[in-house]
Amino acid sequence: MKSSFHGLRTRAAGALAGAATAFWGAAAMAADKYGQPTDGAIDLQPGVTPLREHAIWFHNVILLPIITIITLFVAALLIWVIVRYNKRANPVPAKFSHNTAIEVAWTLIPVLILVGISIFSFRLLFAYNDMPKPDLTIKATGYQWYWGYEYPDQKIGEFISNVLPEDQAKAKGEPYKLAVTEPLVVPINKVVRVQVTGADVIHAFAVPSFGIITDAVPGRLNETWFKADRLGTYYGNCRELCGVDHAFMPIEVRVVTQAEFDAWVAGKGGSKPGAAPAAPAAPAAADAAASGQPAAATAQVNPAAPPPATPEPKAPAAATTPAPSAPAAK
Ligand SMILES: [Cu+2]
Repeated sequence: MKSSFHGLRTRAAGALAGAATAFWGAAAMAADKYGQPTDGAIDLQPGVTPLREHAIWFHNVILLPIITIITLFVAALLIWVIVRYNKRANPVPAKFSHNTAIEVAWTLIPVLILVGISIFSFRLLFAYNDMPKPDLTIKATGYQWYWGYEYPDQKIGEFISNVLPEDQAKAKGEPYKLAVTEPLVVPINKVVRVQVTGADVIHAFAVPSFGIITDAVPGRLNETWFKADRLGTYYGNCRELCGVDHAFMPIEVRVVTQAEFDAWVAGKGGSKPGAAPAAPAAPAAADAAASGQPAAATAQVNPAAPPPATPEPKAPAAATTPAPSAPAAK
């Protein structure tokens, strides 16, 4: 009996080790795409901001090992109890019901684990909260169901960003339901402050590779920031269940060089902060050059999304009351 149990234990340990090797092997093999999900990947999207890298480190180095150890420990305890203390193996059970040492331990050890986690967690939270002096401000407004973006420093008034229709996304080789008609454009290695609000119901502005998610609440102006250190296109989504087209209001951010950003600003009829607004000379052409899409797309509005001026029956409580505690299904 004892030797057969020992054999079982050895085999179980072997199977577990094999599964763990396969898991990490697969994780290492998948070359994750930047800025968007990768088919078959199991890891987090790679980060392109220091905070995102910090958050990934916190998850992979602190949380995942703790979760794994606790899960294995509890599973082992369960198996031990099932095997050692079942009716056949242990016909006469002990009668005691308290053990002070164990009760102190199972209270104190979880508390210490949580305190240990909180040290790293609070450090990360404070880092998120502690925005450096911003080089650029963007205002993002969530609408049912698209985003409006404004660059107040550059005097670029609000423009609308809709989901790129499927045929156009396919034609351009961009991911459908992530690509948009009018992306955000930001310079590399600059602190970008994003002010986020909602115009009708609660939305949320989230870009995984920047490690940011901020609720867009009507009547409130929330703030977050990022500093991207890699050129490229990074996608995100509305992350608050906001209605029937919730899945069709993606976010696309292009991180470009400062020169490309300046050209894009000029194309939008904007100006450098402090300078007089430039005449919007041929904005459509410049914009098309910068964003790589037809100039007509600038004025395009998603036919599925009603214009903001149209009165429409929408959740009146959420639209009129700036209630941060409004119930919201995540
Ligand atoms: Cu939304």
